[in-house]
Amino acid sequence: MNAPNLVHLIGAPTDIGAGDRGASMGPEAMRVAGIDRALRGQGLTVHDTGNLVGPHNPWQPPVAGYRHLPEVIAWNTAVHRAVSEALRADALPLLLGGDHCLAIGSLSAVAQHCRAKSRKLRVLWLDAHADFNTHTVTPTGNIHGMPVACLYGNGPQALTALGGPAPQLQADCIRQIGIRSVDAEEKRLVHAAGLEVFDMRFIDEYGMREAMNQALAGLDADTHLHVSFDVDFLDPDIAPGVGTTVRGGPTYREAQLCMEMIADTGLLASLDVVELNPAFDVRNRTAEVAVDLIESLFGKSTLMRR
Ligand SMILES: [Mn+2]
Repeated sequence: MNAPNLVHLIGAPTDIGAGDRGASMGPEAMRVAGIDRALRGQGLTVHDTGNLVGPHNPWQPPVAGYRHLPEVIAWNTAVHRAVSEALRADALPLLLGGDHCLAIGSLSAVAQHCRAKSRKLRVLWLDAHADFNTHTVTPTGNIHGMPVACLYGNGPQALTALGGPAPQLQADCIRQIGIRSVDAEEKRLVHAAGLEVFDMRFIDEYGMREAMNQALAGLDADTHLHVSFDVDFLDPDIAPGVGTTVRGGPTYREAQLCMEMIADTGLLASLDVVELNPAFDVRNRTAEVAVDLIESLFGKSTLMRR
């Protein structure tokens, strides 16, 4: 069965898990940069479901290693519900964050969907950071540094069990690309979990093409491909509008190649775009680059091909 070429835009205007305020303005910046028009230009039908509603950011210090845990749970519960609804409607959920803690809600919904449909799941985590901190090793308590750990079952139960008993993700389903800033203790956890990481050193030595060839190896028509795109993946030269810039990320061309190679698989079935922070941006330039790259990610008529 061919799925309809339908995309649900889901805005999640919050910076509840971040270390800086401003990612809450991300969804609107993406709309202003023309995300809707760009997707329609690729022949897709776009349904903007509007913005989710959740608690505002109380800007408190961490409690037992977590900042804003009750609020993070509320936002992720809302994201989980909206992403599940989109998948049930045979649409491709495109989460407009918001900070990266929201990937707990979106990916737990995607994983649950894949279990129900007996589909394989491959997750591409495009990011400068591994996002594998836990409450015991986190230097800040910011939960946007913890989503991968939570999805692997290492975190508070209200987050790890969204979508069913933890863990939501199996160890071999994720590929991290663009990583260049990992805390010391976090590095130990990433190794222990056995994550496959294509860091910037790998991309320097072998190129984006080889990284993507390996990251996309083993997919078949029955694979659900999820991309979690943290905008800080990109080099700050082209994407200054994020809270946590790290020098030495993929260039515009490398990022384009990454997106095009994903599009070529024809398997993209869900997407997060997170950590865009208009408070740090220059005339919405980063949102425009993100829209440009997403256009490539949805290369013509490849949507959810099975
Ligand atoms: Mn991230």
